[in-house]
Formats: sequence, C-alpha cells, structure tokens
Amino acid sequence: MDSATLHEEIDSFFESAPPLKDSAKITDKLNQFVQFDSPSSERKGRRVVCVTSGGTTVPLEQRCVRYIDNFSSGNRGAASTEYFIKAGYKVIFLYRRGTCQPYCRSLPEDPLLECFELADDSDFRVRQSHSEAVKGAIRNHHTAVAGGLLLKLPFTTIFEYLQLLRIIASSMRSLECHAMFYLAAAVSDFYVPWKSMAEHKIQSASGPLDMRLMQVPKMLSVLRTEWTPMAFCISFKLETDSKILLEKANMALRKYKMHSVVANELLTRKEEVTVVTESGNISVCRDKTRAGSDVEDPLIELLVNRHSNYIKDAST
Ligand code: 9Z3
Repeated sequence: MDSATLHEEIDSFFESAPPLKDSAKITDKLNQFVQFDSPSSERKGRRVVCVTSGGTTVPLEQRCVRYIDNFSSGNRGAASTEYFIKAGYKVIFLYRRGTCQPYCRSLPEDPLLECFELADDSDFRVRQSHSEAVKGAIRNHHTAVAGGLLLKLPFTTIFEYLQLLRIIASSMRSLECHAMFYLAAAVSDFYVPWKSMAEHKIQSASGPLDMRLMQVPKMLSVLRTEWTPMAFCISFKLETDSKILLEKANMALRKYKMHSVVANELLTRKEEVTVVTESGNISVCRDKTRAGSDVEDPLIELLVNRHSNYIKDAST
C-alpha cells in the first residue's frame, strides 16, 4: 500500500471514531507525567516507556452488547512494567480494563474477598496467609505512583486504544531517543467503522448475520516514522503456528521499521520468546532453576541494554 492510501485510511479511522472521553484531561496528565523530573536516585535519565497491555475489543453495535475480542491476560504488560520501573524508567501503562495490573500478579483472582476477613462486626483485617503479598503490592504500587514513575491509562475498544496511543506518542515526542514503546497489547486487525455500525442491538430474528470488517490501518509505521520518529520501538508478534512465527516477526521488523520484534507462541509465551533484530535473533528463556521466575525479567534487561546502546549511538 502506498503512503497516501495509508494516510487516508488512518485519517478516516480517526475521523469516524467516537471521540475519546476526557481527552483534554488525559493530555494534561500525560504532559505533566512526562515532564515531571522524578527525584528518584535510581532514575535512568529522562527515559519513559509506554507499555501497552491486554487486548482491544471491536464493538459490533454502537450501544454495544456484542463485541469481538483479542486474547491477552495482560500478564506480560504488568510484569514488564514492574521490571522497567525497577530499571529506572517511568512507565505509561496503557492497559485493557479488567486485565492484570502491575504489582498484583501474586494476589489471588478475587483479592478483596480472598485476602481480607472480618475481625468483628465493624472491622476487617488482612488474612495472615496473604499479608506479605498484600503489603508488597500496596507498598510497591504506592512508591511507583507517588514517585511519578507509573501512570495508568485504561482502554477497552480499538478506537480508544489507538486514540490514546496517538496522544501518548505526541506527549513523548520531545523525549526523542529516551522514549520507548513496548507494544505488548493484542491489537485487533479488523473493525467495524463507527458510522456503518448498527446503533441498537442486532436482532437475531433477521436471520444469519453478514458483516464486513475493515482492516485496521497499520499505525505501527506512522508511530515509528511520524508520531515519534526518534523513539525506540518494540512490537510483539503472536502466532499459534511455530513454523511461521519467525518469518512473520522478521516481516514486521522490516515493514514497520521496528528496532526489535518480540516473537512468541501462544502456548510457550511464558517460558520463552525470541527477540528478532536486524543483527539476528536472540532467544530469551525463563530461568527454570528459580521458582517464581519469569521470562520478562531477562527480556526487559536485554531491551534496556539495547535502548542504552541506541541512546549512546543517537548522542554521538
Ligand atoms: C503479544 O504477543 C503478547 O506477548 C501476548 C502476552 C498477548 C501473547 P498475556 O497478555 O500474553 O501475558 O496473556 N502481544 C502482541 C499480540 C499482537 O496482537 N501482535 C500483533 C500481531 O501479532 C502486532 S501488533 O500481528
């Protein structure tokens, strides 16, 4: 596709999208977050990473009852956010509502009901068995937010996600090579344009449903070349067929000019990933000798080092 057609598609996507609620407030919050120089001694200069996490939905009705979803628990994004903060980055965590959150990975699924118990009729307390996990989660989360190191922005639909990503990119543009995008969210490839979408719940009495989905314009290339041309960009490639994974990741690397593409297979994604770069592929595995270890730990270490080299090269 030529660049003029891509731009037309992108303009028409944004023009027809339902306007983002509170967009002025979000822009202010983002600008403040990006500009605020947090005093933490462990900070790595002005580095800020936008971590995207969870799957986007595609509504089928404007007053949405039904939607198409993209699989992602948000575990990768939440874990990676913790490691980026530990490495001295400020993180903009763009996440799907209801998915896994940073510092909450060791809590049970229903933390309120499982971690607390009634002490008597008027008071409650943390159950002894969950005390360490709850304290750790609250402490780490508070330190990150109060220290200006973590800003969380939720999305549900593909319309919200891409509008937010564009605003984030515009507020991170001034950081130049210190900005990083780590795009782990599972983003819809197809959508129903808002203007051609049924307003009310689609009726089953009308028989089988014929629906034409448009292709979501590939924003990765405009993010990379226009929105934040100096940022260090990492995208993800998810496949279920290992035979095509690396080839597809390589194609994404070249087509969207990413600095690396993290290739993962659905079934083994928690054990290993392959970082595909221009200079070759690097396999990254979870340290199986350590209980509770995860693949995000060595993955973020590798990417932080590559980002450091990128910054060094850009400044010389
Ligand atoms: C990923 O590949 C993520 O690693 C996972 C993480 C979604 C598999 P979980 O959230 O899983 O920990 O459960 N994300 C990107 C998926 C994606 O939609 N990539 C697009 C593609 O493959 C490119 S943007 O075409």
